[in-house]
Amino acid sequence: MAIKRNKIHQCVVAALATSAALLTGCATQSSNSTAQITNSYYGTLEPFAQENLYFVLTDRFVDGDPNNNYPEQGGDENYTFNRPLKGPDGKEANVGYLGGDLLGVYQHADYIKDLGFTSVWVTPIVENPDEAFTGGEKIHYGEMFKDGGKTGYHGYWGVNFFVEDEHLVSENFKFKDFTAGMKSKGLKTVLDIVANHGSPSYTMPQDQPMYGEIYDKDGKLIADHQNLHPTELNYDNPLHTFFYKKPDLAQLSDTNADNPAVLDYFVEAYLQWIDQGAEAFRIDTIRHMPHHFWKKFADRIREHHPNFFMFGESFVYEADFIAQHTLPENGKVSVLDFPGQAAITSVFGKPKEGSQLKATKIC
Ligand SMILES: [Ca+2]
Ligand SMILES: [Ca+2]
Ligand SMILES: [Ca+2]
Repeated sequence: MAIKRNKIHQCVVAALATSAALLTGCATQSSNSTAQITNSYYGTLEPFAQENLYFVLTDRFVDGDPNNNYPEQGGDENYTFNRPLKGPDGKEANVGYLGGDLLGVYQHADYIKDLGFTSVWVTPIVENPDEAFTGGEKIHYGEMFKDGGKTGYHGYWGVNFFVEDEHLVSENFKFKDFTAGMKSKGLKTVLDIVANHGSPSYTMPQDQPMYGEIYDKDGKLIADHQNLHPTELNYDNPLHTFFYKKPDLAQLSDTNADNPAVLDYFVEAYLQWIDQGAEAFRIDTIRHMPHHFWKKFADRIREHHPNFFMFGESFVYEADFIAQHTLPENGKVSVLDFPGQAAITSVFGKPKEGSQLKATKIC
C-alpha cells in the first residue's frame, strides 16, 4: 500500500520472510520537506524501513548447541523438551522446546544474508518458565489459543526480562555476542519485546514455579499472581500491583500500565538489550496496552537512543485502526501491515490454508 505524497499519512515498507506480512511505517511529513522524494508514491521515510527483515522463531530454527536443550527440565510430567501433539494421517505438532538457539541463527547468518536479507528479527530472548504449563485448556493438534501443556519455547512468557532464557544462549555466546556476530556478518538484530504480559498466571491445579511471577535484574521477586484469578488480586499486596484485575489474553498475567513501576521495569530491561546490540524493536501485543504507556515508553527509549525504530503487532486488518500507533502523540511506532498481508494473500495465496498451497496455476 502506498499513499499519495500530499497526504499526511505515509505508509508502507519491507517484506518479511515466509509470512508475507509487511511492515508499515507511517510518519507525519509535510509535502515539501522531502527533497529526495521524486516519485508520486512512496513509503515511510524511516531509514530502518529499507531493511529486508527475516523473522526467526529461534527455538524452531537451528540447534547450534545441544548443551542448552535441557531434556530433563520440568521432570516426568511437565518436561519442557519435545512435547509432540499427534494429528491425523501421521501429522504432528510440538509445544515443547526443540533445541534452536542463537548460536544456530548465527551459524546460518550467511544463509540468511544470501537470501537477500539485511536484518534478523528474533523472538523474545528473556527467561521463560522451566516447566510446561498445567493450567488453562489442554492444547491438541490443530488448536489455537489454548495454553495447557505448552511451554515457553516461543519466548513470549517472560519471567525475568533482564535475563536470557537458558535454551537460547550458550556458555560463551550470550545475546551481546550474538548481535556482535550478526553485525560482523552485515546483519542487524531486531528484538521482539513484550510488555503487555508475563507468563500464564492462574488456573493451575497447583501453583507452579515461575508462572505468574516477575523478577528484577537482581533476581528479586517483584510481582506474583499467586495462581489467583485477576479479580481476586488485592492491591494491598505489593506483589499484585504489577497486574490488572481483569482478564485479558488467555490466562496471561496482564501488566498494569497505570503503575509507573511497570513502565520503569520495562524501560530499564529493554534499554539493557539495546546496550547489548538490539538495533530495533518489534513490539508484541501493542494494542493490548494503552497509548499513554507506549508514548512514555517510546519517549524514554529515544531519550537514550534518538529515532530508535520500533514497530508493533496490532493484529487487526483495518488500516485506520492499526495506524493509530504511528501518530506522534501515541509514540510514533510503526506497525506490521496486516491489511496489506490480507490483500497480498488474497491474490497470491490461499489464506489460512498454509504456505504449501500456492495460488492455482493461471496458465
Ligand atoms: Ca540448543
Ligand atoms: Ca527458562
Ligand atoms: Ca493488557
